[in-house]
Amino acid sequence: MTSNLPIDGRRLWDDLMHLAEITDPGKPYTRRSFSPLFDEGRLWLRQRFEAAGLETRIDAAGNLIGRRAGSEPAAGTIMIGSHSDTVPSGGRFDGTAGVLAALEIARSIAQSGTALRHNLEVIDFLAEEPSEFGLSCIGSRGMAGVMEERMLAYTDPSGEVLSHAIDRVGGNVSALATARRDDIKAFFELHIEQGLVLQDGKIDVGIVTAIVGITRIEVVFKGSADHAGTTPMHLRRDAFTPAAKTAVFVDRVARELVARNAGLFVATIGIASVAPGASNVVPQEARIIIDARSENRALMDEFLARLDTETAAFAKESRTERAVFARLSDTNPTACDAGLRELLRDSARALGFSSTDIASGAGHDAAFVARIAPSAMVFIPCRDGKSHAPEEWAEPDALAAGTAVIAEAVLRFDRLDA
Ligand code: HGY
Ligand code: MN
Ligand code: MN
Repeated sequence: MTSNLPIDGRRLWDDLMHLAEITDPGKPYTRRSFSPLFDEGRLWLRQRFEAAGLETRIDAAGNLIGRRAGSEPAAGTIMIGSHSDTVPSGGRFDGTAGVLAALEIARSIAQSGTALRHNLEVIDFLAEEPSEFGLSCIGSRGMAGVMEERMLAYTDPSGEVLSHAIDRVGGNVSALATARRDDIKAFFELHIEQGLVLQDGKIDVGIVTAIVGITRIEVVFKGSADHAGTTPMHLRRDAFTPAAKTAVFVDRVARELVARNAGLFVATIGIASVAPGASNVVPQEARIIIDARSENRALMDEFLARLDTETAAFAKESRTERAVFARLSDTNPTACDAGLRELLRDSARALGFSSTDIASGAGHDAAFVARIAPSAMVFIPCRDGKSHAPEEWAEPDALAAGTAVIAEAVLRFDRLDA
């Protein structure tokens, strides 16, 4: 473990491995937002925040916040954090590394005897991963004041309404406006890269330049359930056929847009369901959710317009109905703050770490916080770029290095920010 850093890497690593044990035992590592396991993980986090001397609360958007007032509270707040929820069968580092790194920074600064001028807050944002309600970044969206009424009415497969679920985990949707912040002077988020740039380049940390825009679209096709054996092909209204054609379209057009070299573009269909779901019944309904991402909004707008036209045509060709074509969420590409990025670069250099600028193809809470405060992210390498899978791994020294870089940047920002 790297020594003489302004943080305790061993303590941080032990926290991370402890939180990782709070998982669905049958599907490591799974701690889905709003689940009992998520609540258990949150309770443990809250206890760790309080053991570090932080004052804890859950804000109206359901975010867990640990706070230590500064010597000059009017100087504003430095916030550090990420998310503790996971994708199904996800990893031990995506999100959780950022929350626990933030806690370690708060502990280490306090133990060093440094009294920051700014208030310091450690945050675990609610539901960064796409939740069972079909929405991601729920807590940071709420803090940024961009949670739409229609989104609060989204339901999960059990029929629970999102606004109820937010209240259930300690939020207060009726006072959601109180979650919006105007006192945050700097937000820092540590995250695993979830890609190969740092590992391949043998670089210690990535300083994120921008976070892709993400658009998620739900499409539902409706046909008619018929006998798979006795119904002639020309009489069928097979709902899966237009869905399958859409999948081929999404892959083909994404590759076409990439070939333009006009900026990052990716798209996939990670959710697909068919009803009634029997091998000998012509599908009556097919539902897909498309996840499309770009750092160039013009590419995204072209993709969405063509997707709308083509899915309507696919429905017509198969004598089915395109019953739903809805944007579940739609965010623009977000630039990270240039001043904070320079602070992070200088901090990495001062600690003897190499760094590089890097764009993020993954979405992050920082993209929403950036709407209300200067925000920046530090990436650390993860083994073979693997993420959203149990094989996800980052080295203790890499985690300690990224955490130390943010700790140093916090100390510098506190002195520099008038
Ligand atoms: O999907 C993402 O980009 C992030 O991991 N939630
Ligand atoms: Mn993720
Ligand atoms: Mn994440």
